[in-house]
Amino acid sequence: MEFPSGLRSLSLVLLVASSAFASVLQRRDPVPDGYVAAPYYPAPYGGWSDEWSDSYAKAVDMVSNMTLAEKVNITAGPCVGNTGSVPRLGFPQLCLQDGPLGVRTTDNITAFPAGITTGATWDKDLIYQRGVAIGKEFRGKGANFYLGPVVGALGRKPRGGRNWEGFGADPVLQAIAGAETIRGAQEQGVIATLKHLIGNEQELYRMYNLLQQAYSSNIDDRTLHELYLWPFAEGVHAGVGSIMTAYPAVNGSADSQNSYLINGLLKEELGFQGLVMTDWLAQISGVASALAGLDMSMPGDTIGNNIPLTGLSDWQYELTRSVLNGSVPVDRLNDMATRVVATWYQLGQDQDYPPPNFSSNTADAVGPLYPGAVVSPIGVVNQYVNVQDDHWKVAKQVAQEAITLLKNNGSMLPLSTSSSLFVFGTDSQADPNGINSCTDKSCNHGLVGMGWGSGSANYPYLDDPISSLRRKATNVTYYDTDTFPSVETPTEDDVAIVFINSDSGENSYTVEDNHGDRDADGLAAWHGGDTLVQNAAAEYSNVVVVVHTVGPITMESWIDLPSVKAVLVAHLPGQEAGDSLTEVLYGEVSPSGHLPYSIPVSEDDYPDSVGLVSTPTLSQIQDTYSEGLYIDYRYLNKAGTKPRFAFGHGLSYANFSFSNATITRVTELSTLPPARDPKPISPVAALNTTLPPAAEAYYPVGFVAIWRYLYSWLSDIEADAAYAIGAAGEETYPYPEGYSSEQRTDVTAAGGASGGNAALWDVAYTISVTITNEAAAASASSSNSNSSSPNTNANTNANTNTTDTTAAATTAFAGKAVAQAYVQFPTDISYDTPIIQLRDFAKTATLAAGESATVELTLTRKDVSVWDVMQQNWVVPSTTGRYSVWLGQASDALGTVCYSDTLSCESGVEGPV
Ligand SMILES: *[C@@H]1O[C@H](CO)[C@@H](O)[C@H](O)[C@H]1NC(C)=O
Ligand SMILES: *[C@@H]1O[C@H](CO)[C@@H](O)[C@H](O)[C@H]1NC(C)=O
Ligand SMILES: *[C@@H]1O[C@H](CO)[C@@H](O)[C@H](O)[C@H]1NC(C)=O
Ligand SMILES: *[C@@H]1O[C@H](CO)[C@@H](O)[C@H](O)[C@H]1NC(C)=O
Ligand SMILES: *[C@@H]1O[C@H](CO)[C@@H](O)[C@H](O)[C@H]1NC(C)=O
Ligand SMILES: *[C@@H]1O[C@H](CO)[C@@H](O)[C@H](O)[C@H]1NC(C)=O
Ligand SMILES: CC(=O)N[C@H]1CO[C@H](CO)[C@@H](O)[C@@H]1O
Repeated sequence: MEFPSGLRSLSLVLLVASSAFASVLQRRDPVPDGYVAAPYYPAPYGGWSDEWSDSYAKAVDMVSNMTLAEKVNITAGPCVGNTGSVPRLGFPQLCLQDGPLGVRTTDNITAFPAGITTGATWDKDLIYQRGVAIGKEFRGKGANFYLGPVVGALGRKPRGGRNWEGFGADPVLQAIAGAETIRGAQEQGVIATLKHLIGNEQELYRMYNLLQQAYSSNIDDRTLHELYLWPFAEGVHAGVGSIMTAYPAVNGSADSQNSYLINGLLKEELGFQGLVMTDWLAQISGVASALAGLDMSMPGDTIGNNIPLTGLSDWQYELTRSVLNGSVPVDRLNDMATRVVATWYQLGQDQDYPPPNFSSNTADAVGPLYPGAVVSPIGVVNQYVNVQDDHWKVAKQVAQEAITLLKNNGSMLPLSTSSSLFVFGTDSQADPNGINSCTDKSCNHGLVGMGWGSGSANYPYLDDPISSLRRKATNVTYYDTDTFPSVETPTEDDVAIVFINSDSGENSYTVEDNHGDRDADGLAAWHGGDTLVQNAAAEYSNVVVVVHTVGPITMESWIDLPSVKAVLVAHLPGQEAGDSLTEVLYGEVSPSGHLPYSIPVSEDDYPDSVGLVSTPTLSQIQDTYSEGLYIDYRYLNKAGTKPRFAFGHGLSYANFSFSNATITRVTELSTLPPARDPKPISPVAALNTTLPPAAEAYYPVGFVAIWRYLYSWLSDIEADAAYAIGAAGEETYPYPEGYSSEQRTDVTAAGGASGGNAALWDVAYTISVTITNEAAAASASSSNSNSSSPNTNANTNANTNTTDTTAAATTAFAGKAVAQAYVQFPTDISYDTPIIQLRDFAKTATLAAGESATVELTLTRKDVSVWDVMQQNWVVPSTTGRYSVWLGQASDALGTVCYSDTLSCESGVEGPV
């Protein structure tokens, strides 16, 4: 949301140059056959859902009193990240602020753990609590919109630059974590913004620019529904107020003006009642985007031809003109404005919502009030409101509960505090140049606590691991280097802890040749980290590897070395990186994180289609999702390829068993969901659709405009000219194929409520399972291969080498367990489905040795359905066949199964993969 000032002066020069490139921009390779963004017009009105009816009633009342220029004013921003206001009616400017892990570009906030870390906790309540804390901080700073959470990128490409902003490479993990975050944040009155819709799975070539169109993500209808749209449906179901489109195109049509995505899928099928905004500078047309269902242009400047900050806009005065001359129907503008105002009412922001008290543009107390303008009045822009409260606690808990123990040979962990520690790797310490020394974290110096780009935030402080280790350990020797130094000959008891990392971020920055995506380093550790581990393992007999990473790294060059005894993935911990980790290292807390993606043996284990795409030509790159439903573990399982560590894998110091599983049928399922309710008439239909008089667009008499500030007014001459065209019905806009301005009555059977047909959320089955912390019996039971014993195979690597007498072998550890439920569809159905798919999960409270807890997991109708592209509906492919619901602590450790046909469960069975 900030633009370098150099760019501003460059912009006019480039504007002139840009027309020369116009023809280049038109070039594109054809979208492959079968991938279609079918036109869907017009934009469905909002306001027909019961949950939103009060807000719409108030919004329609307010919008009915707005002039043309006022309605237009609230659909785009005159300054970076704010909408215009309607002072006459008391509707304020709305402040939109990044980012998903904390309030960006300001101070006195909490830098929470990233989305990928949050997903790795597999703890719904904790995810919700993080959302609550984030919501409080945005509200405290006076930001109306929280530009998060992120559920797209979904994590299709292991090298994708922004996967870490989301929750993991699975639609259900994304959906549940996204919905919990939305609930938590929105309960504070903040408008959450679920993003990015859809197909932004790589950073390179994501944007339309002077030379090239953004790539097209070509996604078939079933894959779109079952993977990429799934978390958005769950977010709409959770009541999210706002959705942001992605930069690229889907099936050849840019997301910000893709009528199939916005009108057809989001507003009709998912029944979305809130507002749809662009990603920053993603809007590439005026009329076309309005017709395709876009409600808000952010930040409002044009990139159409193709430069920001020229004071030009595709909307504002241009949208006013487009309505007056008849190109954009008045009812579309009515709906846009009503969606914005209704969302503001829906979140209660008409009641004492604080105005912004910070500036994204400067840390100084006093600065320009309109930073986008060249000449701006000066005033107080930063009040340094401290919104941190005690949110460090939830931040630390997320960081800690995400820590994923991959391997623990010989009960290496937990460490004894008397061990002498030798710590290697710059990643164990905060950036010595300063914790916020690189803009938006666009460097890899020291600990990687978050990726780079607009999804980052400033650290208020950074509790780094080396400081925490020094506080806890009796003797720490730190080698501040990523190149293995010469060391004194270690003793058998010395412990080496090696910190390595892998980083990625937004394409707006290139870091060590990685252009957002990990295009240079791939899935290797940065700065020669793999060699550092190997060298440490050659000297020391006890090596613990700690990985801070944005996503999977491959570990084959060192994972099997005998002295690499333990490996922890600490993901991206945010500000609480130190004690959260060392408490796990020393056994004060058992690790309880689980991988939110698979760690493959080799990147080549995945299909080529999930590699990064590029093209030598200047035409539009086609990124075709030919792997369909088969990403991450879905692909590896189908290919019969064992990963090094499976999706969902994570060990504990405790040893858990599953027992007494039961399955209950709650709703008798029909093949198709029951018919949806008819769609009520929207109150938006009551708004006046007559062409407004030109005078509603005139600048106020005597008004002095600020250069580069965006206004919704036109000069009298321009307004009169546009009105004359509109009044005469002489507009010549080339409407797209399939265009109509009549609200459609042929509503989709798959829709009907927020998120889709309400019956999709009917609970089909509940499954309960008792999880017991097996206490001191841990070591014995995991070597017990008796098939009638409870399922303990998730722990086959833990605590099994009991030859030494560290704490683990003798102490019974408390810990939290995660139950994961994967559905396997009946085998005799006509739809190809992945062998197993995550559908629900639950984390226990801390279980003391010997203690048990029973968790309940649910399967909804949607969970046992497939998207049928011919019927355009969710179909239960077999109502009597056997669905197997596999339970366990990892996707490859599923030793308990329940059957939908016999309503029986078994433990101690061989898993499906
Ligand atoms: C809109 O105008 C009507 C009629 O003048 C008035 O009753 C109502 O209070 C106004 N609503 C708002 C929100 O300004
Ligand atoms: C548009 O918003 C700006 C900024 O809040 C405000 O100054 C201006 O008066 C608004 N225009 C209209 C037509 O209300
Ligand atoms: C700490 O460890 C180093 C390296 O093994 C050793 O030289 C030093 O004596 C130790 N210091 C203490 C206080 O144990
Ligand atoms: C097994 O589960 C059922 C259903 O949840 C419960 O009623 C029963 O008490 C449980 N038995 C044990 C031994 O935990
Ligand atoms: C609708 O708007 C037109 C143009 O502003 C106006 O002439 C007309 O009176 C309005 N109709 C109603 C019912 O308010
Ligand atoms: C036990 O340790 C040995 C030697 O480090 C290793 O080869 C073996 O895989 C370990 N066993 C388990 C079950 O992890
Ligand atoms: C508690 C805290 O972090 N306060 C900071 C708020 O921001 C100002 C300006 O950056 C700092 O000076 C304070 O230390």
